[in-house]
Amino acid sequence: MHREDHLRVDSLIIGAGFAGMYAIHKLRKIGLQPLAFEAGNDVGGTWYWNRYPGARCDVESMEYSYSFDNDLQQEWQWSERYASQAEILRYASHVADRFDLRRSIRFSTRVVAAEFDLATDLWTVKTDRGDVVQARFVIMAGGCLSLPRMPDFPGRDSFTGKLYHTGSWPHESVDFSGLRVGVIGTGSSGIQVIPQLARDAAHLTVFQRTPNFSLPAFNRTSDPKAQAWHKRHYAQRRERARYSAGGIAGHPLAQRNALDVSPRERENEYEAAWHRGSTGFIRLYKDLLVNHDANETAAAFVRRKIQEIVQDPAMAERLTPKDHPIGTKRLCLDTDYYDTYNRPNVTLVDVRSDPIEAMVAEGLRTRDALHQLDAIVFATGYDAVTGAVLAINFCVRGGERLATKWAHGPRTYLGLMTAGFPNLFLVTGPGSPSVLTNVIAAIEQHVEWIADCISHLQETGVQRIEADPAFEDDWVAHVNELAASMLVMKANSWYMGANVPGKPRVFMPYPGGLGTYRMKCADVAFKGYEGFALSGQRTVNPELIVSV
Ligand code: N01
Repeated sequence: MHREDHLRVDSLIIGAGFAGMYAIHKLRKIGLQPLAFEAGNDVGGTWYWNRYPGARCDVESMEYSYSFDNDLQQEWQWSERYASQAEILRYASHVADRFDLRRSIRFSTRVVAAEFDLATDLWTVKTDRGDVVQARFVIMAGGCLSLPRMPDFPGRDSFTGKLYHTGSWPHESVDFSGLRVGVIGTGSSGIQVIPQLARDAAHLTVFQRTPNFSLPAFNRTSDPKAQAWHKRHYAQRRERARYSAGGIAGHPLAQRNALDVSPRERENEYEAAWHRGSTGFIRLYKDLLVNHDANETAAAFVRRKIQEIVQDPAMAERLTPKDHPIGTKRLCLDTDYYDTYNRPNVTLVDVRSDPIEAMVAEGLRTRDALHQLDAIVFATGYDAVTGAVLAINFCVRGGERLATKWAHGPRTYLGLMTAGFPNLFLVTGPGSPSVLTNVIAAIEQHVEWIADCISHLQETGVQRIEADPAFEDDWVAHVNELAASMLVMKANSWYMGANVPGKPRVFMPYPGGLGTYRMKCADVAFKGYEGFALSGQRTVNPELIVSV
């Protein structure tokens, strides 16, 4: 007998990170009794797994937090401008306690398959622990950056030292003192972990494929007066964030084009923005992400900064990004990143000119050298946005598999549903703003829309909802058109799936901004869920539900 054999629930949530946690709370509010499966043994999602030294958020704490409950946002005190992983995890745990979420979650349980039966309008969900659960609605809340990616270098198993991935870090602290450590990857995770490891290790070798643009975070302890001010103005700040492009009230509302101001004025603005320490840098001017010449003014400014900070000109040159416009890969925020390369115990290997050939017992062999290492840290990112969804075998009984449908790239309507897979909602799915925004703001918008939708179905006695393929086609075309009009297509980024060999090159998130997207979703709901087919009047109360 399986653990949960033949359990039937009204709603099943996959994942108990920030999306899954809020989904539990919100679905309870509309009278459902959701059950969530979570692979980790506690809540927190990305902040549960990413425990590497230096991990912290690049959205300010006052904004990277839930807005749905005023008491919660008033009572929680953030200790730093940019919260550390440990603090965000404490916050997640506090939220779980405060709203009694854990009683709805089965931890250490990974969903492996889900099959929809058109005859009963029920999903059957299976886990790696043998659970088989039927659910009317499935809410995929498994995160956009949750499936770590390890490049398959020849000889990986022959390395005799320790291997780590930033996205799946051990829970106990790791001591790198006295060790020769290698880090592969210079994305947001690499840029955060490298300065920390350089301080601890005897020697650090960084294996860089693509130099990235990074700005100093100027992180600091929270100013109590500023925090109190923020809390007094939370109502307005949150509302502004909700209708902003990036889900962040503190980002500038660009009024002018970079190319319409004088070089001197622009330089002064960039200098001031550099010292503010925020990814809002890329939103200073309206044309920065759409016009190559405008973008180049910002890129050139940051390149000059790199050359100023890094003392060795050859090293500075190798660290200077030239192959993509600034902001078309995720702009990084760091603490002492470029300065780290002034340390005598740090070596930078450019793996484009000197490629990694194999892992060997003693370390990593590149074409030109053997790098002897005691530990290797993979900061090599994720199979992003679609990875966690396709890791589950979603299918319709006797019909299509989602993996087949998405073989040439994900297709969704509004990033919320994918045609042919009824009653499956995606939180921050491909085709929604998700990773281009403050993701908690994006999560709240999605979860609230989904809860309102399910509430509507319950009230009207409808038991099946699915996206209309024609509306899905239009949405996919719209997202592609928007992306094509922007510079984002000019980078080999994970937004495009470019970091995973063989993954279709499709710009996955919706780049039109959270505010615009929110209004579109609201309009669709207002028009009676335009573009969705609602069918299957309920004859029996579906809630033959056991309490969970
Ligand atoms: O992953 P990445 P990440 N050989 O994919 C390199 C969020 N995040 O974990 O650029 C050699 O960005 C790869 O090189 P290239 C944030 O949204 C947020 O750093 O593909 N190198 C790249 O340098 C972020 O964007 C925060 O040429 C290889 C690196 O590995 C997202 O998560 C903190 C390689 C991977 O960079 C992902 O960030 C951390 C190979 N075979 C993460 N394969 C904050 O909030 C890959 N690379 C601050």
